[in-house]
Amino acid sequence: MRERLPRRGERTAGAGSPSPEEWWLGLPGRIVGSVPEPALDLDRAVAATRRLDAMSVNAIRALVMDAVEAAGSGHPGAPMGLAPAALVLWTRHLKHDPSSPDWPDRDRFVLSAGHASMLLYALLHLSGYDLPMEEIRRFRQWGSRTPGHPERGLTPGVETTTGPLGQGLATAVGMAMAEAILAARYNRDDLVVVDHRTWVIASDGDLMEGISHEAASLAGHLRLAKLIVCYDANGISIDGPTSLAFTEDVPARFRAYGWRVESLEDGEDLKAVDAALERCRASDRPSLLVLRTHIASGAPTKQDTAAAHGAPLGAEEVRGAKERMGWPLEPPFFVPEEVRRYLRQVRTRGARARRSWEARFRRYRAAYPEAAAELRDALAGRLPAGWDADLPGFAPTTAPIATRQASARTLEVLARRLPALVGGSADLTESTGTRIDGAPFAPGRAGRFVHFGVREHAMGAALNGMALHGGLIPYGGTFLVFSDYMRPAIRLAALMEAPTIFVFTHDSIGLGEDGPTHQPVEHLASLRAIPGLVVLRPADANETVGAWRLAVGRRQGPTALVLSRQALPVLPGTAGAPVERGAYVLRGPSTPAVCLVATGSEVAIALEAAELLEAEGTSARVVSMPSAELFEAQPSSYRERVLPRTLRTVAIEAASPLGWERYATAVVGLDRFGASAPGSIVMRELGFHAGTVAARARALLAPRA
Ligand SMILES: Cc1ncc(C[n+]2csc(CCOP(=O)(O)OP(=O)(O)O)c2C)c(N)n1
Ligand SMILES: [Mg+2]
Repeated sequence: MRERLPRRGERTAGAGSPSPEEWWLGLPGRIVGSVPEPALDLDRAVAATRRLDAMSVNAIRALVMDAVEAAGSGHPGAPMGLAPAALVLWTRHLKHDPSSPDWPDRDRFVLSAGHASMLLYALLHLSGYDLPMEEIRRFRQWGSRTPGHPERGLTPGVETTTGPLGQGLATAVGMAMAEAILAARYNRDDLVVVDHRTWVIASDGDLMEGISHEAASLAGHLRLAKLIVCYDANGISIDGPTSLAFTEDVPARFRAYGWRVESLEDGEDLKAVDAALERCRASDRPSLLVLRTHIASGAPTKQDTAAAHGAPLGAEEVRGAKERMGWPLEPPFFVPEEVRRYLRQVRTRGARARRSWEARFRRYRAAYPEAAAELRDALAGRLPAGWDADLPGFAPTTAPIATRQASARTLEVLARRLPALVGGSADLTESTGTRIDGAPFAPGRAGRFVHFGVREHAMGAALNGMALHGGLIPYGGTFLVFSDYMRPAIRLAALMEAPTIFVFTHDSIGLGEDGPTHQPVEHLASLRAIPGLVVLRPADANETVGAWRLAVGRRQGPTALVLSRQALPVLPGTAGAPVERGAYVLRGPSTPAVCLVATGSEVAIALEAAELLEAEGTSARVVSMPSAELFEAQPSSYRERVLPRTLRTVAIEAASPLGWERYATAVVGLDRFGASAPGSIVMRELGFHAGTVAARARALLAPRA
């Protein structure tokens, strides 16, 4: 079985096309015309399977063409070239149970080339996931579960949102890391309960993107043997042939990363793909399987052309392709009952695999009750009782401490109670305070600290992959200014509501001597603009503890912790402060003349300014606002109590003033880059001191001329 399907120019179909009723009789002669009627039962069974595989490939191709035609937009090319390999993967190799898409020990499948979404939807539909034909018919329409690019949380069986090229591959690296970490921690010699693979389909574009270079390098270094990437080397991207811009030796590149690489001259040969995937599964390193395929395989004039990448093929072309396949032209969205029955076996086999894992897990629970309970809770995202019991508190008499240091102390305490907490940094471990004690994660070793290397983008996506995989609470650190290097991953975390914790230190011009290249200015505003991301910029050590408590306790959606390099005083009134409300009154009478609202290191400046004003007889309120997003989520009565609309308000933040117009009539902010000098000097020179703030308040209160 699993023979190569007819290629362009090999006319297997006769003139015209069979009706749905006569179709199954007509097909065998068309697809396997040269195969003589088998004499033995076994041969007959093999021939039948071969025919069913061919029919299934055609069914996928036809569904893809019809859905894109009906939507009037979409990407038919890649799914058509990939249909044979994807079919083999989904029916013979991927361990999955369509009736239980969240079963923890399932293999993860990532379509990194998210534009090929119809391939995934066709596979999900045909193998029995809860994605009815109605949804395929509504491809790319309002309210459907078949959006233009796959979205996690919307469609059962979609493991991660893809579309921004390269992200899927790097997210998959994180999934494979999560598997390896959990396997090393929980498997026992006699009972293996974490044992699954991560499969990726990546395109030319995926491998051109910088993030794939970072991620593949990291995966090779970590020897993630259960990561298998099928590369759709169709040689075409949007502008034309990839030779226009992409001529490196991809196999050599991956070999240099330490991957096992294999290339198939005919990536649409089902039998060859099957055998190659088998070899990938046996590899002790990550695998790249290069599949030479044809974009829009089988389309009479558009095969192997960029025209087939991202637009409907058109009625004529679809007709021609279906005729070649020996497929009925009408009705569209036709799936033969035989194909349905054949692919339903995926469910049967998947359910068997799941049940056998469940039985194994029951034995594990009997033999290792504590480990089993820990793993089960971690996979369910449940936090152990008392996880935040020993969090530190800081008295105002404590010596000033940088919030990055308070964060490191908090992390250390949390790590003791939370085995699921796993993370690292992009080569800034000490500066960002992101170390967890113990040996770092390495091949075959159950470490919980990861050296991501100088690879912020891959780190961001890999953290997302760990969060999506389940069983871990991932965090990763770098400087706030380099959040730009991982912004696409942060955005996707927010879009997917993945509970990733991003630790960003060196949060303002206050970092000093490293200068404007390292001093973030626009980053807070730009992170706050990402819907669903909670940005927390604590004012001192106590708020930092509260910020961590929130980040860990929040099991849906990402959090960015924004922390200072420089030491900050522990402020009176922050112990047990309601960080979860986003903003609160730190000091001042109930009916003040003026309000000063600030975040992070500028809260201390606001307090000093309030004292200056009070000495002059002007009563001032100080509001600390560690998180605008959390504040916005409060009832309006609370918001009005903290920041009454009628109260003249000055905002102070050593960053772009963008956004503060919501809360303040005047802003002490930054609309320029910083400078290289000691941090306290830069702060003062650029206006971040009590004197400027008090002056702005006075100006607000002065009667208008
Ligand atoms: C980061 C990013 N940049 C650009 C795009 C737009 N885009 C979608 S597919 C594609 C490239 C298409 O080439 P390939 O990946 O080989 O896919 P194929 O044409 O073979 O389907 C581009 C540039 C994108 N989705 N993500
Ligand atoms: Mg391509």
